[in-house]
Amino acid sequence: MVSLEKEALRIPLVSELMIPSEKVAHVQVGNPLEHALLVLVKSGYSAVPVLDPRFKFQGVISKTKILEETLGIEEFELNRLSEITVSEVMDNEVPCLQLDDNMIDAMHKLIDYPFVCVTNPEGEFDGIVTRRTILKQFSKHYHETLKHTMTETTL
Ligand code: 4BW
Repeated sequence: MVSLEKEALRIPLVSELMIPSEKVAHVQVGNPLEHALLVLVKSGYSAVPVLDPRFKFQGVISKTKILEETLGIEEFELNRLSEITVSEVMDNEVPCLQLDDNMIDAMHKLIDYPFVCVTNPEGEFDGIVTRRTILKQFSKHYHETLKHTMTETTL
């Protein structure tokens, strides 16, 4: 019982919570916006990480940013999608996490972002932690604590 309680109190590490890089849709800095839009539409995500050719994390590109960039004075100028690269439009002022950060570090950053990228000390991309994962962890922890408290009060 004691070890069960200890396990329930242990704060998981980012390395245990992240979606690994091979399962994350991403684009390259040099890609034209039309390719990024294709990846976003086909994957169904509203934003994805941007990497350089050496797999280093560079920023995040979103459908909203692409649409803002192509909106002219009166209409969408879709021809611009092939003229502009991802690096010109992406958001590069985004927080990151390290593999040995814990769930609380992740939660603080996920207040303002739907996902946060995980990088190694060399800046290489390891994966992402999403709001969904953190909410699932909290839900699990809350139910386990509640169940334990109720068992104790009925004893
Ligand atoms: O394709 C999808 N599959 C599943 N299972 N859920 C999806 C999918 N697309 C959207 N969702 C759900 C998730 O709950 O809608 C939420 C908002 O999606 P978003 O932001 O606006 O595209 C999803 O919430 P989440 O899992 O907490 O993910 C938060 C954000 O993280 C997503 C997206 O920008 C990014 N993301 C998540 N998984 C990704 C990814 N980006 C690239 N590759 C992945 N595998």
